[in-house]
Amino acid sequence: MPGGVNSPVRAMGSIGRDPIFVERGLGAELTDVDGRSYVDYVCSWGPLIAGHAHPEVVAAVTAAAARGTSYGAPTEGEVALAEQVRARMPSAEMLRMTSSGTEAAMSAVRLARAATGRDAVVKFAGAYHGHVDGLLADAGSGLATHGIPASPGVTSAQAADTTVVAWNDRDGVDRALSERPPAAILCEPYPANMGLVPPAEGFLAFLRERSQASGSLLVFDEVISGFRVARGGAQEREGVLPDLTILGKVIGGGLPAAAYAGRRDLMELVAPAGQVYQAGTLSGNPLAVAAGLATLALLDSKAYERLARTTRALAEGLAAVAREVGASVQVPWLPGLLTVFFSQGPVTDYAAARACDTAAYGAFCRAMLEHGVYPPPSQFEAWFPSLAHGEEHLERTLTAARPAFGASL
Ligand code: HOZ
Repeated sequence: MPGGVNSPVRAMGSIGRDPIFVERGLGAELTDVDGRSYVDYVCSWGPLIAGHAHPEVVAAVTAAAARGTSYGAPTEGEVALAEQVRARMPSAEMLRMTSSGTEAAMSAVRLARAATGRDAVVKFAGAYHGHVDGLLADAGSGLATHGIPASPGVTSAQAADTTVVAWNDRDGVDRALSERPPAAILCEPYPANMGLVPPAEGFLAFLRERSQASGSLLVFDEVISGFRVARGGAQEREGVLPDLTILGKVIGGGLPAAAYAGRRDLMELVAPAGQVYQAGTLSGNPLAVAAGLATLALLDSKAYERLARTTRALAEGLAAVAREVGASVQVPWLPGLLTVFFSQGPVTDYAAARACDTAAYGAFCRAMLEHGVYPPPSQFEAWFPSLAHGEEHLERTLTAARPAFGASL
């Protein structure tokens, strides 16, 4: 396996060590093949909002598997999941399932191009929308972690159709829109692949207004924020409705499921209702649908309140320990996700995220792992506390954070 892993963010070269090979996970904890256990804040990079092996998710998947693992034909479960999404996300009038967020992002862009008759797409520096050819320029996640500015293998035509703008840069957006009106403005409403960099006040509403004025679609990539930061994702929390939404992670409850959703008139362009082609043998897979439904069923308002409380206590606790130890960090957080940036000042865009002391993060992260806590092994990824993280896990985390911040100095 290239780099020893099946996805680059799992390698730990950027923090100066080998990856951890996992034996099993339960609740908020992981156990590695050497029998060491960790409080896990990666949680499969976001899907496991209920923690590892939640009994109701396991029961749903087990029951589904006993009825057959895949049919290549529609099921009632897919309808139930689509209805759940529609009930939670007001902008999602119709939806099409895929197996990964990458597929969903690729398909949403194709749909936006078909609907507008335009080729260009505006994306933001440090955002990550899966490994779609045209969206790899200046991308976050593993590309940021491994210092890859744009992947070889992307054609110049694909690269030329992408305009990259700095996050929170209103003038940059206006310039990009007037130079070449795009099919879509594509953003993570809560960017979490350069670390968590929330939008400046009013920025999402500005994007909504400008996309409408320029005849382009507003596409929210809510793969990370969807069903995590609130019942209806970032769009509900911010009161800004996109034309299309890309979903992944929580919607599959830890199994491979993703989707794109949005306005009925747009979604009806997708084949076989329309002619925009997109397909998948395992799309809407019954095991993934069962896991997604079981996970969403756990997410009532109490669950979101609890997740927000846990995240806040973790973020404020980490910031307080860092202060006591003398480490300069910023810990932005939203319900269910946070980042520890080694920076003197707030981080508002990718340039600021890249200017942080990533060597200090590496030392901190290595020490956390030695003390039994598993943060994302890259500053350019978010931490994902779950509903399974309780006070005892927080205590263990903050106890480990003291020597770990010390190691970063
Ligand atoms: N999209 C995930 C975090 N940014 C990572 C999934 C992966 O690359 O393995």
